[in-house]
Amino acid sequence: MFLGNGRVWEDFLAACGTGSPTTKMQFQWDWLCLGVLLFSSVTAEIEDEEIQDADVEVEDFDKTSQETDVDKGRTSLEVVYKTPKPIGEVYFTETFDGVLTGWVLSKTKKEDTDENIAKYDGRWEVEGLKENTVPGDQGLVLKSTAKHHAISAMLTKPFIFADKPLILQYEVNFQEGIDCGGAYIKLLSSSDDLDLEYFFDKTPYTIMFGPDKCGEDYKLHFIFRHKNPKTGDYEEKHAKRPDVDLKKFYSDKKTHLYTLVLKPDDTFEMSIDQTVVSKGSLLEDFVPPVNPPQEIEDPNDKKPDDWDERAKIPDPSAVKPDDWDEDEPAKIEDTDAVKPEGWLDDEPEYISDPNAEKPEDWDEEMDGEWEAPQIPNPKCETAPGCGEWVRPMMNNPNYKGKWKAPMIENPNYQGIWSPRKIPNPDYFQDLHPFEMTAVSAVGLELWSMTSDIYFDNFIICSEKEVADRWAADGWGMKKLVASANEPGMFSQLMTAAEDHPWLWVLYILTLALPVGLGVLFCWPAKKVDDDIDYKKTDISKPITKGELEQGGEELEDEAELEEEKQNEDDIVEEERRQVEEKKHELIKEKKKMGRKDAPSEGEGEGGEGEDKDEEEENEVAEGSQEEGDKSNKSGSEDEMKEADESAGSGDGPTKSVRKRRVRKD
Ligand SMILES: [Ca+2]
Repeated sequence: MFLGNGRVWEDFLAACGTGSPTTKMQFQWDWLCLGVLLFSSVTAEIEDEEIQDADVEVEDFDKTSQETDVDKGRTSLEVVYKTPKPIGEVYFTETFDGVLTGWVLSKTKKEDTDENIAKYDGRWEVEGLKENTVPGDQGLVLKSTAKHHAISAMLTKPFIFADKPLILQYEVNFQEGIDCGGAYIKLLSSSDDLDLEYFFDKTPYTIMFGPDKCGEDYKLHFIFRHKNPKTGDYEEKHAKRPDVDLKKFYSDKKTHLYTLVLKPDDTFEMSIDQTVVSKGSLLEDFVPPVNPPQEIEDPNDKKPDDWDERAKIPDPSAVKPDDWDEDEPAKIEDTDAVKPEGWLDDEPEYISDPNAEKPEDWDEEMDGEWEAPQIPNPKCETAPGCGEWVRPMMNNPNYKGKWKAPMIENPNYQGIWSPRKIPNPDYFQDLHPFEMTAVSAVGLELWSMTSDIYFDNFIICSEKEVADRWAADGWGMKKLVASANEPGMFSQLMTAAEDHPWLWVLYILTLALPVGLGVLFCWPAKKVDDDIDYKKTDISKPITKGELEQGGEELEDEAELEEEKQNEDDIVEEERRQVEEKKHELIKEKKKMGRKDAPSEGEGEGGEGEDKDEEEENEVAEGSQEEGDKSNKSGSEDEMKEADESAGSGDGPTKSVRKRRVRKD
């Protein structure tokens, strides 16, 4: 993934890592980060692809160059092609890059075919790929449609099936797709009679391998011709079909690599682009099997005439009941039916169209007497019916149909007859079908309805390393160039959306995701966060009575705090009550002592208003001082002290007010 603007991204990723101090905020940041990273990875991929596209250069083919330089670290990709050369023992190789030698066009014609098309006159050319051309690289191209093509070449040395594997590998590109046609290769059996100029469909081959397609039937053939050791006859053995979908290989107009590996242990593998698509055993996975069954059904055995194959029969002892009337009809007239009211007996259902006119060119002699076309009688549209009324039919309750005896198990049932088995007179056992007839030539004998099938880089060898190296130098180079020419991701997405318009919805959702996440989580998150901080601060601060009264509404959700506040309120109320009581006692005492009750107002206010400031207290105190004398003071002082002690559980503010009052008094 490519991320531009490194510094910005570092900051962003750091933010994603640390997030916000609160849990909820962390959650939101995670989502936001995920969304933005998703978006950036998509766009970065596109950028990356486009950058690569821009940087790829395919240099002109240089025959003298021996270098293949693929330097991804730098800003340019250089592809210099050189014709592959085998690195080990081979039986055959062909690159088509130089002068074409050794290949022979068939001069004969196909057997049992219409004379007009029987001739092998299909045209072959040696040329480069039409798309994703690798300069200097050429292949053999089937050029004609609806014609038979046949071309072949002798191997460098025959392949003898003994103790070494056979590896057959080549490239095919259906440059124009493929409607109906084959691109398989035949390994022609060694024979003194082998004459490449007469190569045709009946020329004996040992192995046929490669793609073939017609309509929607996609095949990858692997057929070998097995020699019956008893009769000496050859029979084609067809490998089971690969499980993979072959369609893409035949329709993507890319060069694909087809490999067949046959091993002396009688196993095989088929690969496309170096991925195994089918493998198995020559003894077990072919139709018909290499080895015939040991027993066969006796062709002379015949089913006896009295062989009873009926599992069930009608019960012979069953008797038709007396009351079973087979003659009752299935349907009868409904005698309860009544003709609907308003039925127009005299009106026909159809009438001649009164608006129809005889065509001007109507010829009575030629066309007969003209009659207006029939139309539904408009009078019948509003009536329940027209014409003669007929009673409707109904199911006959007495209907029973033909009587049949119930079925029972057949006591004489003998089962399904089959002929007896006898030893197979043609039985043989070939435990090593790998040991096939030696091959000494390769041949392409093909018919196609689509032209421009490209073949290249044939190799027949025994070592995988040799085939792989050959593939790397040939097919690998084609693949590299094709990959470099691939459209960027953006173009691919657009192309895909043209084929599947619903993809637009996906694209829009993908692009809208980070924006939506930002809107959803960032904006509301700010508010929620502030709320959380506010509450946290409240909880952490020591609670005072004033704050409890002010903040009561804000602490709606905090049940514990609410309870705490209630408790404190109760305490304060209790203190007030006690102070009041003491005051009343004091006033009573004063009255008893025959003194003025002037201080009672001030004292009362001071006792009630816990917020009362010092000035008020002073005024009250001064007032009492003017009217009272020193002897009074000493008496009341003792009483106040008593009151303070009795209200000793009271908290700060109340206490301090009382203490100040006591001092001033
Ligand atoms: Ca080539």
